[in-house]
Amino acid sequence: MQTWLSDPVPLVAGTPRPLRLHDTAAGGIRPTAPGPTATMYVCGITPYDATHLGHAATYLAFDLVHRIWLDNGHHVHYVQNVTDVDDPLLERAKRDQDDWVVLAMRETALYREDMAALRVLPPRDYVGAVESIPEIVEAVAKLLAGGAAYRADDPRFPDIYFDHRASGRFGYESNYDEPTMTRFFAERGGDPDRVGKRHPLDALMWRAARPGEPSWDTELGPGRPGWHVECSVIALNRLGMAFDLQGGGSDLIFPHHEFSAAHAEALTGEHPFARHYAHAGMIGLDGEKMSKSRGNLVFVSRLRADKVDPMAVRLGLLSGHYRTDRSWTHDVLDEALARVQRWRAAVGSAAGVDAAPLVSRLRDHLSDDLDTPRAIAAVDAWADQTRSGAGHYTEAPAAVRTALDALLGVAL
Ligand code: 5CA
Ligand code: ZN
Repeated sequence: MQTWLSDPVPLVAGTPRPLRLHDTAAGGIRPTAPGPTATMYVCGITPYDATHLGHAATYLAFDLVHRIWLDNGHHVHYVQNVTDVDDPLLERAKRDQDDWVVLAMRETALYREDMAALRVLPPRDYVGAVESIPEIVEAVAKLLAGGAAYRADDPRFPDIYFDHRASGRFGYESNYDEPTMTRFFAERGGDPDRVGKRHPLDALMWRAARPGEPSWDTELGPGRPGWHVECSVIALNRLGMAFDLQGGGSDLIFPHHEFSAAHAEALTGEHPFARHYAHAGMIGLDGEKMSKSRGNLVFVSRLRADKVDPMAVRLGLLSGHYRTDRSWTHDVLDEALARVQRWRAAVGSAAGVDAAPLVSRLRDHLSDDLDTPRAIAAVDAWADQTRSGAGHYTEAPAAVRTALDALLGVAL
């Protein structure tokens, strides 16, 4: 699929810091250790509605990972999917008497614009589920032949399921116990009560055609792909096993990332799928989780339409730590708008406080599990001192502007 455009990322003077990042599988902060090309897969949108601030916050967190790796001199091979055929998309299209293909195209186009406005660096490969069906079919057929996948005992709808024990390591990514897995499986798209499965936790890989649903004629029979196998195969076929980072929001820890890993590991006989599993916290609105069912969504596109400075949206979302569940409020936005003004004034000054110590602090904080609150506080201090006329370094404002652009993605 087509991605979006971005400004080139400028080089920053001084010494970069290697990134340390929380890893859900390890349960703690660990160094990332990419080779010359760092590899990252982040789960993309299901395009049945516009991008809200929760989605945006998650993509901003991984955009910082991208930027820190670039700062460290790595090339970054970033892959993201679009879940452009799945139940929620089909349900929304039906509800609105819309064509599901056109709905997905429209929302994906809006997402690209939103990401470009927020200055999120684009993935190298932006891949839809529909265009990946041949790859997915090949993988499912192989798992079926090898016994890791099986047909549901249902002659009318012979769906294909993954035996969750097939990789021998199920549970290592989330570290959840069985009751927690069972609860999240039911809440997040699983079908524990489906008759004909061997085990309630087994996940759908191929859904046999149902009347009125889109389906593809393949060697597996007419049908469409399940969700987890989509990300598993798209990542595996572009990044290989043991890629550097699998990312998404914390709602994807289980079952989605557990199964994506288990599928790929059963398929290849190798471990691990990803070397790091990183998850961003959930964004809410005024204290409640932002969700479609509650209807309390703030869309990036709505803010853009209201002429809210995208750099303030970016800074507002980054003002909290990426791993904490947090709320978007009027105060968060007002504070970010005021901050952008102060920073803009400071980098527009004729002279300022020395840039090198600030850039060093920025790198320290960002490389420490993306500690944006402390990074932002360091810039605040520099901006306040510079605006008070304390500094006499004539190159400092431009140097800080460059560092904020490259490392925080904030263009002033
Ligand atoms: N297409 C699948 C992933 S393969 C999906 O979860 N799509 S989504 O549109 O529902 O979410 C897109 C991304 O935003 C996912 O990484 C998800 O974890 C994240 N996300 C969803 N809601 C929130 C929220 N309230 N706060 C933070 N991140 C969120
Ligand atoms: Zn995914």
